[in-house]
Amino acid sequence: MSGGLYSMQSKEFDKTLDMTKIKPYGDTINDGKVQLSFTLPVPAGEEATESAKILLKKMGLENPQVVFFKELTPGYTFFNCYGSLTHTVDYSSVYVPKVESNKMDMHETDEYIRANVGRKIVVVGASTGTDAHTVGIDAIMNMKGYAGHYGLERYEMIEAYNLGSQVLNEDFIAKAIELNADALLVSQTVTQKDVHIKNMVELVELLEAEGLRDKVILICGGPRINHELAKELGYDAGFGMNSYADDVASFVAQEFVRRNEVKTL
Ligand code: B12
Repeated sequence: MSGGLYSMQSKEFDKTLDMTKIKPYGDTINDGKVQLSFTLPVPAGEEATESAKILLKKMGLENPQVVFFKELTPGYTFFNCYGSLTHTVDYSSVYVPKVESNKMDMHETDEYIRANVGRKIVVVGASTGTDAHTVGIDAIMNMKGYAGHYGLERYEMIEAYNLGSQVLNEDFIAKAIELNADALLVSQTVTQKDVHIKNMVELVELLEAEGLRDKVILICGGPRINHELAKELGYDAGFGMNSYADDVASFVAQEFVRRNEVKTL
């Protein structure tokens, strides 16, 4: 019997699993086992490992263990630790705002746009500000796509322009105007010192100043982006890890149609 099937069955029969009080699973349900790693600004030694254990206890971990440590550079020690978490989460009460659209594949989206819009939707994307990461926006836009999902450039009914990385907000907007963009895709990977927040807010402010904010569907994405943050910052949708062209194309097409229906009411 495979481990996966075995664990699924044991989960079904396990009467101790309470979805209002879930905690990490290591070997048996409710054992709370976690692994974590961090660096302390102290030299390696017994005082260092003891300090790490004290911190683990303060985090709510019982039976804290330091299983590996190494002084990375003089005065800085890295730790790998195990422990059993005492905290729990009420899974039944967890609410996560998500992008609302029916996910369609590339052919369905093309057909939907053909039937409901009757022309190509223009999408302009970039990794903006000082952010040099292109792989995320390429995954969404490039013809060949990513992880088995074709990118927007392959869609017959989407005219996709990928401007690359380190595109300043002013240049992004200028290009959006020139191309008559219907939707703007912003990719942000670096989040150090909240640089992504400042940059994304600046784009919204500039679009508002140009009177363009309501004329475009504004979308952001990246590994630390989620829909809730996107909405907070004034975007129409936000996509995080494991999102693909299908997700964003479905949203853009349906949002475009929804807005035009509202206009014609
Ligand atoms: C490759 C890489 C680089 C390459 C980038 C090459 C390139 N052409 O892109 C290079 C070496 C240049 C680089 C540089 C830097 N990097 Co770097 N890099 C990475 C790395 C290893 C992989 C990122 C990646 O390509 N992921 C694969 C893609 C497919 O995933 P993704 O971006 O999450 O995209 C998916 C989703 O997020 C989403 N998505 C992304 N964008 C968008 C946009 C839209 C509109 C939508 C809908 C969806 C969407 O869809 C994608 C597919 O599912 C990560 C670590 C890691 N393992 O993740 C660090 C990492 C991102 N880098 C990091 C850092 C700090 C930097 C530097 C600042 C380092 C430095 N001090 O110089 C510089 C950047 C300088 C700058 N000005 O930006 C940090 C970021 C930390 C943070 N949160 O701020 C990371 C996490 C490494 C780390 N652990 O510290 N990096």
